[in-house]
Amino acid sequence: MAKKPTKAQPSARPGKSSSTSKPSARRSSGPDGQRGNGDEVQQMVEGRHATLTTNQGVPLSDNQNSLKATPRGPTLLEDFILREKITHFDHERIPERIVHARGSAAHGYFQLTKSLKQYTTAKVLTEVGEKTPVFTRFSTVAGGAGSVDTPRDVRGFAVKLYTREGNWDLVGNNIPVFFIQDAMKFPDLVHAVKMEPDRGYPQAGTAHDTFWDFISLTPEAMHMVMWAMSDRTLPRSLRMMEGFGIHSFRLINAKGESTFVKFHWRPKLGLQSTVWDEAVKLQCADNDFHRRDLFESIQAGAFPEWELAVQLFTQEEADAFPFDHLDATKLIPEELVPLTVIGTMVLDRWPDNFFAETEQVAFCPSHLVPGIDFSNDPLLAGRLFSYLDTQLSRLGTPNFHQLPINAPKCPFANQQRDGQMQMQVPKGRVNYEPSSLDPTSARATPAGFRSFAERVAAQDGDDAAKGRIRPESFADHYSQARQFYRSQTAPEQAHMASALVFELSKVETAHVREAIVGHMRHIDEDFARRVADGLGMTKLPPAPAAAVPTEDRPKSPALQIIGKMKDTLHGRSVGILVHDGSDAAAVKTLRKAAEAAGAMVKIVAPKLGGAKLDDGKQLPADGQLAGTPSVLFDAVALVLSDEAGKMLAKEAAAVDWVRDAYGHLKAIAADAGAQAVLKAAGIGKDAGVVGADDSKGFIAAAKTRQWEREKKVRMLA
Ligand code: HDE
Repeated sequence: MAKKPTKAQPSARPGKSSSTSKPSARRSSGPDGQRGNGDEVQQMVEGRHATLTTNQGVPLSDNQNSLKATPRGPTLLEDFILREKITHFDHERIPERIVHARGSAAHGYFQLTKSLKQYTTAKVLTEVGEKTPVFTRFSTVAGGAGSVDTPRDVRGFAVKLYTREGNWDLVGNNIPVFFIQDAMKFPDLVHAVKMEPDRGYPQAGTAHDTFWDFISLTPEAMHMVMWAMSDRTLPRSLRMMEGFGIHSFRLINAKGESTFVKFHWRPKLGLQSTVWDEAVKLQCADNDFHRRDLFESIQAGAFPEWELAVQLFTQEEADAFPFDHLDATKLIPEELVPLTVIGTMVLDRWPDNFFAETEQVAFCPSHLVPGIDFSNDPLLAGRLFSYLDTQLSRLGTPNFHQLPINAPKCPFANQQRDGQMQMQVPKGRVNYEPSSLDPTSARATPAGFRSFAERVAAQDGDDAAKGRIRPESFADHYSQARQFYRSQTAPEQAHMASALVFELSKVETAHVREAIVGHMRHIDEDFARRVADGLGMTKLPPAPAAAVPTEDRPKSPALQIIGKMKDTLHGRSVGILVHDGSDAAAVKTLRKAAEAAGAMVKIVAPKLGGAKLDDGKQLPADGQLAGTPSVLFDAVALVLSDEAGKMLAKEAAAVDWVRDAYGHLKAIAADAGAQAVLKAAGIGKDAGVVGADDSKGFIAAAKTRQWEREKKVRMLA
């Protein structure tokens, strides 16, 4: 069918047609600034320049239509504007991180409150009061960049500190130990945990055969497995997680003396996790639950905060530990070496651009500053190689340090030159060192980085031989796993058993399931029995041979989550369900009490427009009932007229709202009208279910979870 040629539609901003704009008059220049000033260039980068141009600065007259020979004829190869735009688009993605691909990050600062001058020359740890800018990225490990925020997984906790003496990257996790002792095993661990290569699933989870097969053959992983099966892998918020540098590092003082150090980040809001059923439902309710929570809290000015604490110990003290501190599957209990708080990290600014900052940030444990050094942890040694190497593949050039998010905020200069995407334009003849031609060129300084002059003595005298060796001091794989399990509260132990039952129930291979339960027998016979029962095993499988017997170590309450939950509603949220005719005074009182305790309050109603309360006023809703399930809140209240209560008792979204809150052990406040919904959900009274007029009781109950209730709602292993 022949069509009448139509005139191509040029791109036009409201009130401005491209034919009337005068592009050349407003044209900006490149960063070197021969034309245009810095502001104009920045505006152009931000897309705020008045005129659309190509990447070469050529003004566009039409950004909607490609160039065609005739209106319905062939599109022309000549169209350099189309080709540039599509080519750039085709190359927008870079390889995602092989692990920790899904992450969220924020800017902030670290401020030192206690000097470690006696131990280190690192200014970031000696200058009390100084604020060091930071960029902190939290991540899951197994899932891809587009996966969800709430699978059962370890979380990355990586902090880039832009110190005056260079960048220091403290690249840690939210668990203080790791699965393996030697970097040689890392690619296998990651292959085993990621989606299975033939079927391409599961995404972002450990509940599958290859992971547990590998683990069953890796006894050193048992301590970390206990942590991974605990609720540490189900954080309520990134703001409520601890962070750990894991490895021992060294601090070096002005005399060249070394002290070992472990780094801990402790959240100001305390620790809190979700329960498993809640985490599962959160994956449907909000894929970005943690990212959104971090974004919203920063936007609201409720800046997340952590204390930095250190454990300091000498070589002699380390020699007396009943474990080897160089083994990354071991932690140093706080009861053995106490934590000293030395500063605070505050995250107060969301990145301007996700790709440029959160995606392109390149963390490397090898980024250290003078006064800090590595230990001989063999896992750390592998990491020192791996991260730099992976950035070359991910960011494509050794010049990745020039990207704004990676560049030090102190001067940096050397004779490393050229390479892909070189952004700097070095001047002069001298690109080598030493040189005499340019006396102003950069030189080394005595204050520069020095490695600790460790005396490396052959442990077995002259007979020590090079080899692929695992030290005997790394042989105890079960004692700290037992210590961890036995240090937990009863609900936490039950969650661990249930988690393992869930994970192993997804494992198809019987001998793998049996091997894992066998390992558990070395940790705690009762725990192994609970898991075996949960899996329907008729008898306990044999325990594998252990290199050394498991020892009983003193309980360490610091390893709990429940014990570290803070008695506050700061950082938590409360949802209030209303409908037409709700008691306005009751809503107001509950809201006031929750906000006074620090909570963020959201109104939920069957319609987003809100509800007309009994005072005749319309209260707008923050969320529509069906799209705002109670998993998004830490505590809920229902204020409903009799009529609305009866109506909502027949609405699945309302019944699920309260049933889930009950099942997830949350506080519930409900007035007389709401009782019909509670009844439909089969909810009876308990310490956490209070009247809507008891705002004091509600707030007290909302600050914790109703652990006692759990026995009534779920059969835990
Ligand atoms: Fe990583 N790890 N890792 N890891 N890791 C990466 O580096 C690696 C380990 C951790 O937000 C990769 O830039 C090896 C322990 C975090 O960008 C890669 C070994 C701990 C992040 C890599 C380990 C971590 C990574 C992938 C064993 C806790 C995310 C992308 C020898 C102390 C950082 C990247 C971010 C990322 C290698 C073990 C934490 C491939 C070889 C132990 C938080 O280089």
